[in-house]
Amino acid sequence: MAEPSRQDPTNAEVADALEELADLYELDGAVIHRISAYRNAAKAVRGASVSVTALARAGRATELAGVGATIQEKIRALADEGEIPARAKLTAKYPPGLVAMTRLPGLGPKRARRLFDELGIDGLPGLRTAAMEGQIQALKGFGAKAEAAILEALDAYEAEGPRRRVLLDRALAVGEELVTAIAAHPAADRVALAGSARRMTETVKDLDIVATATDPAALTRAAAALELVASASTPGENAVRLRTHSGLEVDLRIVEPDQFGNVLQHLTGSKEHNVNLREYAVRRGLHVSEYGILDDATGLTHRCATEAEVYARLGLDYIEPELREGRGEVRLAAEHRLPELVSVADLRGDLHAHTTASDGTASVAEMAAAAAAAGYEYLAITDHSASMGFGADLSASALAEHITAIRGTEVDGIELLAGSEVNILPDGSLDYPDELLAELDWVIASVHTSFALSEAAMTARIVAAIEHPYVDCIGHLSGRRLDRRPGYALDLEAVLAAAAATGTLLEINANPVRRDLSESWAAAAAAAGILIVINTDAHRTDGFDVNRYGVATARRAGLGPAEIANSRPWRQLRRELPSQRARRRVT
Ligand code: DGT
Ligand code: CA
Ligand code: CA
Ligand code: ZN
Repeated sequence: MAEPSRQDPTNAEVADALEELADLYELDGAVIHRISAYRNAAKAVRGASVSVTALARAGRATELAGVGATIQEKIRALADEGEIPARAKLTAKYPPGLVAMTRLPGLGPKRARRLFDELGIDGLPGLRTAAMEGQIQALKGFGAKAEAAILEALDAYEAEGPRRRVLLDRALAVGEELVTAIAAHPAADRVALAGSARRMTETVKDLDIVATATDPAALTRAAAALELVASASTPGENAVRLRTHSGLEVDLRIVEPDQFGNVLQHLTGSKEHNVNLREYAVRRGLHVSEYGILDDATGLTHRCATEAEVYARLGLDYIEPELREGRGEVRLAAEHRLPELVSVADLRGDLHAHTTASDGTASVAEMAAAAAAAGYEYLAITDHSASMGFGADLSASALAEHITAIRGTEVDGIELLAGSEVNILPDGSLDYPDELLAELDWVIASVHTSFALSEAAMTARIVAAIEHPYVDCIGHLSGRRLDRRPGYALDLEAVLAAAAATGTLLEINANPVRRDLSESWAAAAAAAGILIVINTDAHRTDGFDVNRYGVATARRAGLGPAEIANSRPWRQLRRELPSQRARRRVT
């Protein structure tokens, strides 16, 4: 296939340029609001589903939140002259290697600038040498850990290059829009998302779409011409590779209707699952491929119109896409021992949401109404505690008032619970006095500060919170951000042992940037007998929509409704909470 043709800068390229400009301004010591203006604009551009360059040409890019006339001008310059003058000027002002350093994950412009000013490091090779010689750990605010992290980041950068995988929510937003647009074409029949996006992995490299059509060539041509598509390879008879405005690549395959099941199965993968499936089939005298199932005994190839038929023909129970990772699911399917998986419809409540009392954007009543509309029976309001450093954190007295306000709010169809997301301080203590925590229906404890503790100290910190009598649940246990940072150092076994011993729940935070617990940690926690809660951590009324990502992580961990706390009615769940037991002991 030909390479996508060279056209206007894609939204991803515009966003990259704006982000780089933000980094350069930061390197240059510009005021913070100018830096964040460019970062916010980059975010808006990256998320837009139509060409922002085209919008800017029409003077309409300012319709995007965070894009004003100045930034629109810069987008036009990038499209028309191939460069933003401010970026050219700042790039020329600093050594090119220093600019590369600012982009190393975990380093950032501010610290790169210090390494330049204080050690004269002006590029990645110099950075490696300085780190290997131990020069960096001697620098104030860096230390041995930071130095090791820099070496790791350098290794990763050299192994993978700067190309990034896309978070699932962004990939699905584009993928689902594309599937709808392709399905709307008169020549289209069945259209389905395959690949890692269908398996609901945390990140995806590219999208894979399988379709059947009355006129395949007409459909590939039409797909290449969609408004959602920035550029495309030359459309073939039954395949085309598309590139969306966000830079995401899409493989579209058109197949015969009687083969749709085989190809969908093959392209859903994963590669490891397909390998296991083929090995299993060979032992039964069958050969599985994307073209069909060949029977050795008869020499006939059987084509399957549905995926269910593929698995049935092999003598397997149907395997949900989320389980297809080659982790033993084929054997379980053969033995009829696949787990029943939790689904979004099983969730009866959400036990982690914020309001304007901390860093949320909506009131208690608005969040409650939104949760009810999302199908929930109960909602815990869990605003942040006092030491977060936001403008509007809750002091102990403010929380007492907040509890009264939550209990005084009535919204049809939903039960409101007074909760808190209380900060776990570095020494493992909590922000609020026990008497106040005892007032609450539900307490989540989370780490939001001081990530750089040793593994032993971080483990002790979290175990202390787990052992606190009024803590029901630990929020986003690892602290990872898929776009930004790995989790902090933590002894998972020790944490799971403490949670199991105390009956403390662990959260799968559904935010697609977090998905924390990860699927492997969630599986380990459930195996240790720990009850898991799937929370959205909603900060806005539309924040409950992300529950599908938490459910996806639970499904990929093989978890069913019985293992998920919030698939229970609140009356039933509350009897199982550690804080309720502590309260009974006191009274
Ligand atoms: P990614 O990296 O997020 O795009 O992950 P996938 O799983 O979507 O991978 P992709 O797009 O490279 O390929 C789509 C599917 O096609 C993959 O899940 C399984 C199938 N496939 C691709 N390459 C191979 C291969 O070498 N062997 C087998 N058995 N299947 C493959
Ligand atoms: Ca893919
Ligand atoms: Ca692909
Ligand atoms: Zn939260």
